[in-house]
Amino acid sequence: MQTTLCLIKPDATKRKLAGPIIQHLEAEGFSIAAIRRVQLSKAAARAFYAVHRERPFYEDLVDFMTSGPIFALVLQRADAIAHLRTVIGATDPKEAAAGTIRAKFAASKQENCVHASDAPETAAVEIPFFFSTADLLA
Ligand code: 3AN
Repeated sequence: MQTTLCLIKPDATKRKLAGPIIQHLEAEGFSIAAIRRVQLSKAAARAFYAVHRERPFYEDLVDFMTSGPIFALVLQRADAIAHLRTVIGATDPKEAAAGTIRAKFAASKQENCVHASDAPETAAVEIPFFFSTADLLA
């Protein structure tokens, strides 16, 4: 078993897509090990996406990610990190494989409904960004 972090982004919560997205994730064999509704501050969004701070879309991304509540989920299954990346599809929904979450629901490269950790080292930083040890032991 492996765990990974998934965020359901403000575009998806605004469009009431949290339910369909969670249903899709559960159908793919993921269990929800922890879940929180979070309103990110600008400082928190900048820190979470610090890896992108030199990219031209960084401030737009921070504005978008703070534009409404998100849901943070710790998801568990065998090969969770790689499998979740497959299930969400490419960053640009126009390039996302048919049947993926972004192909089904996302509007654009920025408003792409979900985030997923892209490697074990990333998950190891991103899970504790949102959840404490006690949340994960529950
Ligand atoms: P992914 O979420 O597929 O791992 P990243 O890590 O390259 O993609 O980008 C992080 C987030 O930044 C994306 N989910 C998206 O919201 C936003 N983003 C990425 N590339 C662009 C772009 N060219 N224009 C606008 N927003 C972007």
